[in-house]
Amino acid sequence: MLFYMVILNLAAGFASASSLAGVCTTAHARASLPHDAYQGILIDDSSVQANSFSNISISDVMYPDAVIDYCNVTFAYSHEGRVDDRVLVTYWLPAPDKFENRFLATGGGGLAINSGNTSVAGAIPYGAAAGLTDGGFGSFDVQWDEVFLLANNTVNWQSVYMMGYQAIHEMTVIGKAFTQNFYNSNSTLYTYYQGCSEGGREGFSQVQRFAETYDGAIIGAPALRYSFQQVNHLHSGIVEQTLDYYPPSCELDKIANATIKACDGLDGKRDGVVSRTDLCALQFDLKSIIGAPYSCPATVGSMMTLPAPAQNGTVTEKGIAVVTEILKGLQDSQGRQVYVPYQFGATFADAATEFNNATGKWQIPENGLGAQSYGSEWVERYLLLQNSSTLPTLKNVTYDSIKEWMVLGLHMYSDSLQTTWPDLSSWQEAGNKILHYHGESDNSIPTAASVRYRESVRKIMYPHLSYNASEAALSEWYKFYSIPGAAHCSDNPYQPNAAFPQTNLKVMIGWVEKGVAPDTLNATVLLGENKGANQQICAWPLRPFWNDNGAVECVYDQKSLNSWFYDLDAIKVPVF
Ligand SMILES: *[C@@H]1O[C@H](CO)[C@@H](O)[C@H](O)[C@H]1NC(C)=O
Ligand SMILES: *[C@@H]1O[C@H](CO)[C@@H](O)[C@H](O)[C@H]1NC(C)=O
Ligand SMILES: *[C@@H]1O[C@H](CO)[C@@H](O)[C@H](O)[C@H]1NC(C)=O
Ligand SMILES: *[C@@H]1O[C@H](CO)[C@@H](O)[C@H](O)[C@H]1NC(C)=O
Ligand SMILES: *[C@@H]1O[C@H](CO)[C@@H](O)[C@H](O)[C@H]1NC(C)=O
Ligand SMILES: *[C@@H]1O[C@H](CO)[C@@H](O)[C@H](O)[C@H]1NC(C)=O
Ligand SMILES: *[C@@H]1O[C@H](CO)[C@@H](O)[C@H](O)[C@H]1NC(C)=O
Ligand SMILES: *[C@@H]1O[C@H](CO)[C@@H](O)[C@H](O)[C@H]1NC(C)=O
Ligand SMILES: *[C@@H]1O[C@H](CO)[C@@H](O)[C@H](O)[C@H]1NC(C)=O
Ligand SMILES: *[C@@H]1O[C@H](CO)[C@@H](O)[C@H](O)[C@H]1NC(C)=O
Ligand SMILES: *[C@@H]1O[C@H](CO)[C@@H](O)[C@H](O)[C@H]1NC(C)=O
Ligand SMILES: *[C@@H]1O[C@H](CO)[C@@H](O)[C@H](O)[C@H]1NC(C)=O
Ligand SMILES: [Ca+2]
Repeated sequence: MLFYMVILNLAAGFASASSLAGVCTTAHARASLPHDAYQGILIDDSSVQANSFSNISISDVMYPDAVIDYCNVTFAYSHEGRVDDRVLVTYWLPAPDKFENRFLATGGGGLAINSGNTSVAGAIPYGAAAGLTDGGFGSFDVQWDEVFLLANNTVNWQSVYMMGYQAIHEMTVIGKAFTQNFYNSNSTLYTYYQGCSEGGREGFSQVQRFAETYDGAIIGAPALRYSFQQVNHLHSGIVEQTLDYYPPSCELDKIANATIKACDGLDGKRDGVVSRTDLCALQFDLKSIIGAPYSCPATVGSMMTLPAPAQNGTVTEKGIAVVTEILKGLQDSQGRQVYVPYQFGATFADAATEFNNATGKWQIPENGLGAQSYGSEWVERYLLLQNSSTLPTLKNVTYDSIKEWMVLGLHMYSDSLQTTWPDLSSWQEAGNKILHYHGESDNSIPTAASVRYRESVRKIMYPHLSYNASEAALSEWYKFYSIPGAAHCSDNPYQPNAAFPQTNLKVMIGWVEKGVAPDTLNATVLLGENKGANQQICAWPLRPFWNDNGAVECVYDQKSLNSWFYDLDAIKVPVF
């Protein structure tokens, strides 16, 4: 009897050495710590925690649904010579027999430096270990604005550089070495980055500085050109204030819907998706909407939307004047262009108004509500260095003050947050790839902001080539796709038949490891009646157009392309 038990235990022990539970132990994780991976970093042996999870269902727009098993390892490190310094990192690791020599670095969104469990989960189905960091902010769910000031007017610069680029790099370098130790592997570890919005900016922060660390970066709707991007959230509200008209929420919604309806067919296909916002901007007369009736039931409001009473009315001349001004992008009091606008067909998130029960009037939302609050907090806390998340008033703010704040941010954060360094020679020379995408109906970060950065890279890196020749050279390693109908890092209920590029990691792996270049980007319809359908997205600078046979063609259209480029003549220094 005893004899048999020993045999059974031996067998069980042997099997578990390569099973998830067998390696997902604190002892094995501690033995795998890479103490020499990063100069000046001291890993705390006693901080290691490891827990295995099985049969976990994951679902997100960024990857196809899957069921995964993984090991979550968390530990802490500090920087030599710095006091009160403790950075937490988490790595998710697939079972040893599922590991395919890949590592995925991930970032955050908004003022968060990580995305909790959502981004790392997408790595596991591809046999990749994945990492995230808390930036040293205190714990994984502490947002950067909670630690940015040490007191009024005293910046915690360490937090700025950690958020700016340093923390993700440390997490990645340590994570790569840890992963190799964990699987006792010395095979090539392909290393990727994937993130959207602030996570997209963090991706470019790595691309611009750390070519040797990565093989490919998947970057969505990046919040780069940070000093412009954040203040830009104030622009729409200040248009309303300047024109002294605050459109009711239902009127704004109606204008967006009517624009989508009117411009849908310009791309050759009536599917409720404005795939050619450029043709919409060139051909659609917003004034044609004046007088259109609207009706909305009362809404209670949520995290994303403000409460509103029931509304009936017709689109007004003033409402169209406001929207027309918003869609020009910020111009200063002398009519010079300061920044790029959103595209026609995007909803007007920054312009959202709030109904004031006491006055019976619509107004710019108060108390830090609404999308304009990102701009308000940026100015109050990060530029004026006050420990508060809202400006005390917007009443004296003008187009010129928004411009001045954009320039001030450029002065203060050009080496940390701006993230527009346009010379990517090191990345290119290392043979690394960039897959950059942006929803064409993004209402939070203008699609044209991404187009502008890529154009800066093209001009800086290929100054002596013709447009077509430089585009061809750039597209060898840096591809950009504007995703028709997509909203900010997500699918879009206003254009449900649009496809979203959900398989980007698979596409990038194919490009880096097998040399399969994504001449069009694989995408999937995630909403509506065609849910599950596959579509291919044209690579910039080509634009989609559906021919008479109902097939999409990727066409070159100079007039449309020109509509995406802006001469920011209000700013005297180059804005990449
Ligand atoms: C995995 O989870 C699903 C649904 O949560 C459940 O039906 C199934 O029995 C589980 N399988 C195992 C092996 O635990
Ligand atoms: C991620 O965390 C959320 C909130 O705690 C939880 O509901 C979800 O099940 C978790 N997902 C995974 C894949 O662990
Ligand atoms: C991983 O485990 C740590 C420690 O138990 C926990 O704090 C953290 O929330 C987990 N992270 C994820 C993304 O699952
Ligand atoms: C910061 O300034 C505000 C007023 O501007 C004041 O209420 C607050 O106490 C100050 N906080 C600190 C930490 O000085
Ligand atoms: C900033 O204000 C918050 C309350 O709004 C407070 O909890 C925090 O301690 C303050 N931080 C500093 C550095 O003054
Ligand atoms: C990797 O490890 C194997 C044995 O485990 C060894 O034969 C080989 O030389 C190693 N390769 C490198 C590049 O270190
Ligand atoms: C606009 O379209 C959305 C999505 O189809 C719909 O939910 C909403 O009711 C519409 N609003 C108006 C004012 O037409
Ligand atoms: C304003 O009135 C609406 C009903 O019209 C109500 O739902 C809402 O709670 C009120 N809001 C405030 C801030 O009082
Ligand atoms: C708006 O009009 C609809 C009918 O079109 C009506 O049922 C509703 O009561 C009206 N609501 C308001 C607030 O006038
Ligand atoms: C607006 O007024 C406040 C209070 O008077 C002042 O502190 C602030 O500097 C003004 N802002 C601008 C942009 O003029
Ligand atoms: C650039 O290439 C496009 C096709 O991709 C072509 O239509 C266009 O004429 C070319 N422009 C020049 C200046 O050669
Ligand atoms: C492309 O997307 C479809 C779903 O739309 C998916 O089944 C397929 O695996 C993807 N192909 C690649 C190369 O990612
Ligand atoms: Ca269409």
